[in-house]
Amino acid sequence: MDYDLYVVTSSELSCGRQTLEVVREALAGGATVIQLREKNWTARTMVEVGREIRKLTREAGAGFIVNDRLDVALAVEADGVHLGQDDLPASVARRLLGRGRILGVSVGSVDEALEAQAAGADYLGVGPIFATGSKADAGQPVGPELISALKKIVSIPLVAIGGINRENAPEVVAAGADGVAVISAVVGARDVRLAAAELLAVIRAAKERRGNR
Ligand code: TZP
Ligand code: MG
Repeated sequence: MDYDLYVVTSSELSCGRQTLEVVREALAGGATVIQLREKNWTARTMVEVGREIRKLTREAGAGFIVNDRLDVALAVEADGVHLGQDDLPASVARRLLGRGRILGVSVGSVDEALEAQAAGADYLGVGPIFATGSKADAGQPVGPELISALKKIVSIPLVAIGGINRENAPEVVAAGADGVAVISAVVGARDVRLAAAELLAVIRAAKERRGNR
């Protein structure tokens, strides 16, 4: 999976636009992964919209991950599920998912990262890197420093999240992030497509400068 620009949905932060419309625009701008993350939706709505996102991401050649709900991820044939520290334990999710689907786990420390990797995570969501208003219980920012530290000790891809935008994305990539995940920088942008395209260009340019690491 190409984690370069990992766009996470939030209908609350989409300025009144429908999640599906925002997803369509983000993909048009080049988002490489879409995560359906809607904390206040019913399972029914997650499945209905998830099926549509599955079609759109397939057409675009992008990945599709469902947040929190392993059942919904399976139901809509997403590529995988993303779980936090209070969700199903990674080892349990791994067993239920089988080897064929991707398991992402949120971590905010070296210990959590090592545990998630050992439990069978395919990638780590690392953050919050910077302060963010998009997640009330995000905790204290860990900084790009945690990315550089983890780069040395874990072997699975690291996706940085939390307060990342066009201006600060280069330092996160320079620290070793394999991808950048954002909510507000894309779904809250006036022009979602343009915001995605610009952020992707910044990320890829920073990867070029970093070389093939
Ligand atoms: N997990 C850690 S920070 C965060 C999540 C879901 C919110 C990221 O949103 P934004 O708007 O990109 O800071
Ligand atoms: Mg969760």
